[in-house]
Amino acid sequence: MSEAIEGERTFVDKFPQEARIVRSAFMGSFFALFLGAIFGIIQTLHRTDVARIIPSTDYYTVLTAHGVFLVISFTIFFLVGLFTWALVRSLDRPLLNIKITWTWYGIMSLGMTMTGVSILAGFVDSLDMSADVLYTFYAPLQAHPLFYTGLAVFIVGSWIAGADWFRTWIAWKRDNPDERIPLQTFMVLTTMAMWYIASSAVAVSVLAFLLPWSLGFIDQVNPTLTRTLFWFFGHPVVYFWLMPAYLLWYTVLPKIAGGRLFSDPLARVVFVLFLLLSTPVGIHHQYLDPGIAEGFKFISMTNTMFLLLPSLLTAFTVVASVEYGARQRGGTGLLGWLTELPWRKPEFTGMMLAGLMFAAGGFSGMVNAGMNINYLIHNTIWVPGHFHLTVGTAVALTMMASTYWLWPQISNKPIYSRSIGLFQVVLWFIGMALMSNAMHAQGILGVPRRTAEPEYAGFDYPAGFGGFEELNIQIAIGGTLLFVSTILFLGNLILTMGNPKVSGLAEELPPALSGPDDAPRVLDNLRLWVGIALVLVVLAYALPLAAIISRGGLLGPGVGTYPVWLVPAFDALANAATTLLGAIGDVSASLAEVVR
Ligand code: HAS
Ligand code: CU1
Repeated sequence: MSEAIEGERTFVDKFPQEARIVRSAFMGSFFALFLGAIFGIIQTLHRTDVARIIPSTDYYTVLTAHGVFLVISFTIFFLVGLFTWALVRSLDRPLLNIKITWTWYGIMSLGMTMTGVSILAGFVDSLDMSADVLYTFYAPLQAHPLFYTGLAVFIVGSWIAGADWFRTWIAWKRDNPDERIPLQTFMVLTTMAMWYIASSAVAVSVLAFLLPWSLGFIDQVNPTLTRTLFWFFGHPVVYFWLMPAYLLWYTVLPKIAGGRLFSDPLARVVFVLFLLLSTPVGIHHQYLDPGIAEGFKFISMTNTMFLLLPSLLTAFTVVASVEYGARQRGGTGLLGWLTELPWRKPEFTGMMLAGLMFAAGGFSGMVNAGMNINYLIHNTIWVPGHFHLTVGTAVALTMMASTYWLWPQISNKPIYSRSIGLFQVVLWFIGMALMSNAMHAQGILGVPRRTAEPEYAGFDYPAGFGGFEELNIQIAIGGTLLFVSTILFLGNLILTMGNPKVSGLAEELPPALSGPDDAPRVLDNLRLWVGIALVLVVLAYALPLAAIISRGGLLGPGVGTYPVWLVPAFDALANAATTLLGAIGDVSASLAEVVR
């Protein structure tokens, strides 16, 4: 079985061309991490009033750069590298045409460079270009057209990457018609299917509204519509960041712990659930938006609560797999097995601490998701506290920690210093524990997010221990530790690149305890799951979108419906949409048949 065979050869020995792509993707990712970290430390010290090296008028340029470089470039470039590794490794065959692979890598890099330049230009007053729109870039904030064009190019690149992986899998399937999809490939394909569905909405928002608006072709947009299209994409994108971490927790972490994945079928169920449920929940970011009926918000909340299930299943499966490893190593007792784990390995400790923090981040997510308690924390710094535990730790720390394991596999170079690596991941954990806990606490005090000046005239936050000032100190210390940790990570990696190549680094990934043959075959029916996912999206979004457009117009109130020259285009679109909806209806009917 291809999953088990890795032999004595590392990934780079077997697939040197693909390994180059993976290394390039990781380098792009880590360059973005470096930039993001610099803007991170500037803004933490500014906001907490510890050190102000920029004028407050530049705060939003810094905040946009921090957000975009970290949650778009760092995470997604890591993802494309990791997915290339995982797919090629688990199918045990090279990509079909490496030129196509370099093409999408080039397109993604070009797109991100355009977007990055448009943001950084905001620092240069003499340039008539800026994009201080934050990473959520919704109207009425407006960016230079280069920002939106870059994003569109980047997303198209990611679509081609997905097509590259799907093609390779289809070729494999032709040669292995009776085999189950290898688990890592299954994870890559389901995640990409989710990405195609989710990113379609942001593509419409950018290409049909925001870009024409920034180019001056249309005078205004309907802000509720573009916000809703953004969050249609904006919730599932968080699982696009998370799935690489889950892939590593499921398939690599158990091995490092000395064990095996507990259940392959359960892992497949989890990824299918993410494909189905990630998208029809985005309105949980809009509980406080006017113009969306409470009933639609309630449906979104209910869907979100269902979406907790795959993560709770993950908590169980991953911990069970690690425990199995510890018991194999002689661990006993209710909790005594924990002492038998390889805590000295940075890749292990980093991923475990990331998981531990995700448990906390998951709980703050449950608070966010409740319509009534969301009113308490929405737009406060509680929300950045939440996402620094999820994307900022569960994802970012897993990506860094796993690099200590992956990099030797893709380069044949041993890590320069594993002890610095261990120190680095623990430092991240401590820094984040301070920073995110204090952010949550400040949020409950009502401290707003996204502002350089969080204090109001004539209003005093509570003083003393647990008060505004003291929590600010915790945030500043935590943020500084995170910055130091990032620099240690990057420095260690750069020194690793200078190491000579050696042999004998190959690691194999053992098969799961309960393997794919225990999973019902229907789990591998990607068409079925994509079909159901689309139906759920239509159910969740058709009515809210129709209501938003009929109330506010496609381009906002008071503009007629749209400029005259666009009428034929929209008519054609409306016809196409009617045909599409008809087709979806037919598909759902046949799906209902299949399921029955
Ligand atoms: Fe979230 C806002 C709800 C997960 C990211 N979220 C955000 C924003 C970001 C973000 C970036 O409902 C801000 C957007 C903005 O700028 O406005 N979120 C949730 C819910 C979940 C959730 C219900 N979020 C994530 C993940 C993210 C992420 C994952 C990034 C990767 N979030 C919300 C809501 C808002 C929101 C509202 C809007 C707030 C507002 O008002 O603006 C769930 O998916 C969470 C489920 C997770 C769990 C935890 C399971 C535990 C596990 C740990 C296993 C342990 C291990 C190790 C492996 C139930 C899997 C054990 C170790 C040992 C030592 C034993
Ligand atoms: Cu969300």
